[in-house]
Amino acid sequence: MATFPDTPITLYHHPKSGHCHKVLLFMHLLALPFTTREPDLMAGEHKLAPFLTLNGFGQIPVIEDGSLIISDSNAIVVYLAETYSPEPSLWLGRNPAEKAFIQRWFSVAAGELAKGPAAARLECVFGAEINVEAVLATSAALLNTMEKHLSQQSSTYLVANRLTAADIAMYSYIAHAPEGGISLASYPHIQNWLGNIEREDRFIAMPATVLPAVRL
Ligand SMILES: N[C@@H](CCC(=O)N[C@@H](CS)C(=O)NCC(=O)O)C(=O)O
Repeated sequence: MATFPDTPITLYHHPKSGHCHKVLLFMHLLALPFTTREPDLMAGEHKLAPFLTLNGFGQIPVIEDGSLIISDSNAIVVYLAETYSPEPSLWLGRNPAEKAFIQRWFSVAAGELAKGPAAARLECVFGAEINVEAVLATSAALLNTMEKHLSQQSSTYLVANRLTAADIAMYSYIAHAPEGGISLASYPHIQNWLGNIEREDRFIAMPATVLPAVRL
């Protein structure tokens, strides 16, 4: 039987980071006690000691659970599900096929999602320099593939007829794609999938940013 942590988990995050929102959302869904800390990204705190002892890659999110430190949003979701969910396989897959499909979406989250809609938003929200043409092409390919996948699924979510870690991994940066100038208007199945997640008990949204002009 899963138990809650003795002391609240510490989440190092930024409120407008989709990678961090993924972890925050999952901790909410699991009703876990946690506190947050915000490294000063503008001052480069995440690229200096002592933060680098938490994550040598100098990135958020990171969690501290007692003496255990874990970075990378997908890795954190796996750890939290395995440690604190009464039924980890509901989140991480009930059979080899489900586990593989969920892993596939983790790869998409760290690949096409990060290089597409997340990068487009990084430019608009944080002023990062990006290769706009490549980022928009990656975003279009991802959204078209997701839309087709969801239209061919009999299930309400990406992998099964229940929310899994695959949906958690993909949600934040797809939901906030318009903040990178990427419209979701022509993707009805994606919009429906987002709505399903947002209607989950204990769902919590990432704070919105003013929308820029549509460019895709
Ligand atoms: N693969 C990592 C990526 C995390 C990531 O890119 N975090 C961003 C914030 S959204 C960051 O820390 N960027 C600072 C940097 O890379 O210098 C994950 O899934 O957690």
